[in-house]
Order: sequence, then structure tokens, then C-alpha cells
Amino acid sequence: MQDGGETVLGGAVVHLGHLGPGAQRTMVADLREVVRAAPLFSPETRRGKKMSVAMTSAGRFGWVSDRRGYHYEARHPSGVDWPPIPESVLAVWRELSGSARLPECCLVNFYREGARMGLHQDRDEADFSEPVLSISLGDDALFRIGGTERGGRTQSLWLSSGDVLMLAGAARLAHHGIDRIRFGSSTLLDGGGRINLTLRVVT
Ligand code: MD3
Ligand code: FE
Repeated sequence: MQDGGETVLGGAVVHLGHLGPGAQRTMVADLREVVRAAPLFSPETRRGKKMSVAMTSAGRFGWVSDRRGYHYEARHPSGVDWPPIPESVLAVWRELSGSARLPECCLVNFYREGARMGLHQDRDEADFSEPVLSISLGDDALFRIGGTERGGRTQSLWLSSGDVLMLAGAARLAHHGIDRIRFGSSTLLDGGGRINLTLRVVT
């Protein structure tokens, strides 16, 4: 923990520089184990286009997409259980979430060069009073957040490795996305790229 302080953007509480270099490296090592057990895949959107972001999950539920659209599943597409959420990741939730519950899903998003994520809402979970926590690792990313309604005004912020976002209250249902990454801006990941972890209570 080496917090650069917190700011608020569209109701999201941003902990800049929350994780120091050592904590980031520990987390990446733990995530290598997750990806070994549950390999990254690139889901297809409902319209049948491949997403540019590769994904996998840890925890009781993982997030997948198929012809039924996006939903949570108890198993990786290969049929294996999702691996447990690493303790290094749970520690951040315990420290910052303020929730009495533990996350049931840790979605691992991997952004290669050129990957992006369009504006969307996260609303497949049962209880919107539970926060969502996001951890950025690796290359810088241009994050955009708007309001609960589609088409409203948005604000942008560059997220760097070690930054943590807390989405609670009104921000929990805000539209948000990643416009682009600055590929190669960080040396944390061999070969570059960005990892984003989102921790969610699902049920
Ligand atoms: C605002 N991920 O996986 S993290 C996602 O960087 C997702 O990979 C982006 O959006 C990423 O669903 C953005 C920041 C974030 C995560 C969850 C949120 C912002 C959020 C949930 C509600 C509101
Ligand atoms: Fe999201």
C-alpha cells in the first residue's frame, strides 16, 4: 500500500497508486497461476463479433459469453472450475470495499495492443448495493465514465498500474469503458499489455 490519495470521478472513488511495485508483481505472479488453470479466451459479442479484450475469471462464478449472450457461469468454457481468487487480490477488497461479503467473481481482462472496451453498464449481478472494485496492472488505459443514463456526458481519466477504483452508490450503475491503452507504457508485463481485475458479488 502506497496510496497517492483518492479522487472522485463520476462518483467512482479512484485510489491512484494504491499498489506499489512489489504488490503489483506479487499479483501478476498469482494471476499467472489463474491463467494456467483457466486460460484466457476472447468472448464473442451477441452480434457474433470477437471482443478485442481477452478474459478469464477466478472465484465461484466467471463471466462468459455465448449465443445466449453474456452471463455468469460456474465453470470455464473448458469445463473446469474457476480457480480461487488469489489472496493478494482479496486483500484489496477487504481493505477498500467496505462490504460484509466477499467477491464471488474476479474477472480478469487482458488488453493487448489496440484492445478497447465500449461503454456499457455492469448489471448482471443480483445486488447493486454491493460495490465493484477494479484493479489496473500494466499499461496505462484511458478510462471513461458517464452516468446511469445512456448518451449523457462522460469524463475521462488515464489509469495506471496499481490504481484501484471503487464503484459504489450511483457510480455502481454508471456507463463506463476503456477507449484505448498506451501500449508499452509499463514494464510490469513482459511483452506489454494491460490487465484489469474487477471484483464483484454476483448473487
Ligand atoms: C463502473 N472493465 O470488466 S474497469 C468490466 O478496465 C469493465 O477492463 C474495464 O468495465 C476495464 O466490466 C473498466 C473500471 C470499472 C469496472 C466496473 C465498473 C468501472 C465500473 C462497474 C460499474 C461502474
Ligand atoms: Fe464494466
